[in-house]
This record gives sequence, structure tokens and C-alpha cells, in this order.
Amino acid sequence: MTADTPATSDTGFTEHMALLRHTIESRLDALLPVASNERDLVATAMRDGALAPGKRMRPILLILASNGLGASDQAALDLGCAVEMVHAASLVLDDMPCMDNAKLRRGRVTTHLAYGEDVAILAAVALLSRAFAVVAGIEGLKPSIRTQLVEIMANAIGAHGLARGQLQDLRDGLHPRTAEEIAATNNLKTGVLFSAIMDMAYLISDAPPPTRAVLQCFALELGQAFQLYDDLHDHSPGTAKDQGKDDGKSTFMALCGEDEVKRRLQEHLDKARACLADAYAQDDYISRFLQLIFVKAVTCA
Ligand code: GRG
Repeated sequence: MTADTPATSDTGFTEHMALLRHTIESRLDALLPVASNERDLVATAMRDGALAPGKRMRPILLILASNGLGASDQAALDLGCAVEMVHAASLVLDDMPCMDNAKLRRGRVTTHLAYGEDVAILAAVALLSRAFAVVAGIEGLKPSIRTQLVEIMANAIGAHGLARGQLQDLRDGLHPRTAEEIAATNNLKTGVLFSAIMDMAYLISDAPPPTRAVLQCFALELGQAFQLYDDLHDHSPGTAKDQGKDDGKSTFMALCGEDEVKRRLQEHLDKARACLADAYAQDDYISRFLQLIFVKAVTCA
């Protein structure tokens, strides 16, 4: 996986991705509550936050990963939508004045600026609660699998997952950190949700047990790569969110500079690709999807 050849030259793949995004967004729309009247601001803000134009990387990855392991489409779709709701909740909270104090997200004004901080917090809580209800309601799964899926999602969000990563980022990020400390925070902020996604894909499929660890290894590498990519583009115009939010923070960009970040990014992408080759006899779509996400990421590695 390098950033040289955009996968968009393959129309079959491009059409498949467009259809997948459309399917995910329609299902997300159907799963989110509809505002009963104009004062129902929590439901409105939930919909705005979750349906705003994001990349849908997490649900797409979950669906591609589980399809490649022979899982049912419907379970993967609903799980993917639940994870997207969790992701949307995390973005709403991340943007709040007590955290990143952002004005722009997904090309739109942030939820707390549009609706107020009270509504933003409540919408994030309600998105999380809806996400768990969606997982609990997925049909055709053994109860023991459904319980594990709920547990995986809860652990990814909680005190040893995203919440911990966010606090480390907010507090420890203000002081100089070692590369290991930054990588550990990045893993918690970003990698744990990818780990949850790959574990969910494994659990709803018939993959052999050794595949599980390989998928986890892939998620770890992807999480590191994705956070480096995010840092690299902190000052890029046209990212549909505020620029320069990492200024003054101890990130890999501050510690090592752009060239080293690109080198590390390429290294993580290469390792991720090796894990994919291990887990899937024939992986086409996941690596091509990642190619789309990381295109233009590495120009000097
Ligand atoms: C309540 C779920 C929850 C978490 C509480 C606020 C918080 C703790 C965590 C925030 C963690 C965070 C914002 C991580 C950043 C992850 C990241 C790189 C987001 C950008 O993801 P993209 O580029 O965004 O996939 P789009 O908009 O395309 O979906």
C-alpha cells in the first residue's frame, strides 16, 4: 500500500464503495430517532452529528472485513452503523469548548455551536445509548456473540479506551512526551475503535481462531497510521474541520517533524498490509479502500 496509484481508476471498485456508503447512510438514517417536533433538539442534533458527511471509514471497514471472512451483510451493516454512532458521539464531545473547542466539523458548524453545549452533551449520550440498542437488537446472532459485541463496544469507549485516550491527549499532550507515550495515546484515541471493529468482524464470521490476533495486529497498525495521517493534515486546508488544533501539543509532528511522520506512517501502512495478506487469502477491497483513505499521505518515504 503506497499512495502512488489512486484506486479510483477502477470503476467497479469505485461503484462498490459508492453503493456501500449509500447503504450505510440509508441504514444510519433509518436507525436514528426522528425528531417528534422542532423542540426535540436532542434527536435533531443526533441526526445532524451522525449523518453529516464523514468518510464512513469505520462502518466500511467493518463490512469489508467481515464480508471477506464470510459474515452476514445485515449484521455487519448494523454493527457498522452502531460504531459510526459511537464515533459521531466522540466527535461531538471532542469539539466542545472544554476539549478541542472546535468550530467546524465535517464541513459544518460543530454541534455545541449549532444547538448549545447542553444539547451537544445530551445528543452524544443519546447516540451512545442508541448504538448499544442497535447492537443488542441485531437478529440472527447467537446470544453469547451479541453479548461479546456489546462488551467489546463498551470497552472501546470506556475508562481503558477512547475516554482514557482523550484525557491523555488533553492533559498529557500539553507536556513533552516520548514517542512511546504519544503512540500509546494515539492507540487509545483511535486504535481501540479499529480493534473493536476488527474483533466484531471476526466474531460475526466463521474465521479460524488464529485470524483474530492477526486482525488485531492490523487494527493496531491502522490506528497508528490513521492518527499520524490526521496529525500530518492538521494544517491542511479543505479537511472540513478546524486547522491547527494540534498547535502547542506534543504530537509526533512536534517531536519528529514531517519527514519522520511520513516515514512512520508508511511503515505502519506496510505492516497493516502484511497483516491483511495474512488474514485474507484474497484481499482486494480493504487494501484498496485504505489506498483511498491514505492517498497522498506519503510522498517522501
Ligand atoms: C463518548 C465515544 C465517546 C468517547 C469519549 C471525546 C472522546 C472520549 C474521545 C474522542 C476521541 C477522538 C476525537 C479521536 C479522534 C479520532 C479521529 C482521528 C477522528 C477523525 O476521524 P475521521 O477522519 O472523521 O474518520 P470523519 O468525519 O471522516 O468520520
